[in-house]
Amino acid sequence: MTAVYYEHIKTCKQSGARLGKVHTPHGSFDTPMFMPVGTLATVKMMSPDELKEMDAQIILSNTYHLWLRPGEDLIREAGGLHSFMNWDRPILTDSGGFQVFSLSKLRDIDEEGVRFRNHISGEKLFLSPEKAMQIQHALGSDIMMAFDECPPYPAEYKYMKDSVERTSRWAERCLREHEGNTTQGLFGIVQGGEYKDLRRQSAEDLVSMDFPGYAIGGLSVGEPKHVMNKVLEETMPHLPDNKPRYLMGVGSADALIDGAIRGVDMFDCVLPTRIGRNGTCMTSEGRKVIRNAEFARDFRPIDEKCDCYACKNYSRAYIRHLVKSKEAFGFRLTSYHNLYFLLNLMVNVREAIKEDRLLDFKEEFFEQYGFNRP
Ligand code: PRF
Ligand code: ZN
Repeated sequence: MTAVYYEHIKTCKQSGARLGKVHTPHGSFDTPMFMPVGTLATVKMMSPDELKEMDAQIILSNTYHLWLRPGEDLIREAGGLHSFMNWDRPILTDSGGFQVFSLSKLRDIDEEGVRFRNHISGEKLFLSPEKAMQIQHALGSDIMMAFDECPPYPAEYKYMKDSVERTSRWAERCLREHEGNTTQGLFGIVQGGEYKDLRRQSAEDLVSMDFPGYAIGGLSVGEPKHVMNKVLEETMPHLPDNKPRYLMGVGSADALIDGAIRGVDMFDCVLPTRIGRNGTCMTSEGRKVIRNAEFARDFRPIDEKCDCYACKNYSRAYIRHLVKSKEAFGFRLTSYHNLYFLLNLMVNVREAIKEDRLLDFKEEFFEQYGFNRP
């Protein structure tokens, strides 16, 4: 058996969504699942105990950031990322390619890899498929990601085709570097932008390499929502049913539901913690900007339908006061609530799949959430 594998439980008869479990060396997680992001070996504002209390079953961390600071050697010396940060459940690490492209303006990409400048010190650096594997080996994550290129949206067909082919060659180099490692699972990343034939080509290339799981990258990079849904519909048929599928960098409530309906098993995004830190809350009635004056004397919880720690104990008025005063506890409460909201949304999605009613659930959810869907 491979280090990471998918156990299918059932398919929703109404929507085609998948209910399953992914098994890893640090335990299993239910799918579809949302993964909180802990870029720098911490989910910002949250302790591991709090993450467990809200039943986060897997978190994501970043090769790029940990490589620059504190460095993978230090984390290896600490006994790996799990022991360094005191998190004993599964960890997935992204490979660093995407972060180089989004954080570093001065970068130069060729067949070998990517040359760029450290966004902290300005120092010249080089990241390659081999290096990205070596760093993730030192971190000891349960799920590692292949080193890919995520081109911007929109990108010309010719650029995208060359990029997809290079990403496939890089994926082979990642596999070679990973050979012999039996304790970490390496996932391939499908690219191809909005081009149906390139998505197919990318998926077929990677599937022929037999990864234990596949990600769909290059989405949520500025394209309209209907493009993301269409790309998912066109890509999924080329991925094997018996492996997990991970939609990278997607974390709005509507996209999680739409993704699950199209067969996605895993999602991650900084959205809940990022907007939480600027005082915005995700609720069953849509987003609420808690610092707004309308909440000054509102003594109800953030979301009357939520039973998280923040909602059970504190009012909108109090949290608004903390957030406006820039008190850390205010941001901790909004972050806690937002993560709980998305984790709980996925509990409800899984329950709906079990009962073959995910499309009905989507209707009910959006009725309240107030989204204009096409
Ligand atoms: N590739 C990698 N990480 C990612 C992405 C990608 O395409 C995205 C795209 N939304 C987020 N994170 N390696
Ligand atoms: Zn809450």
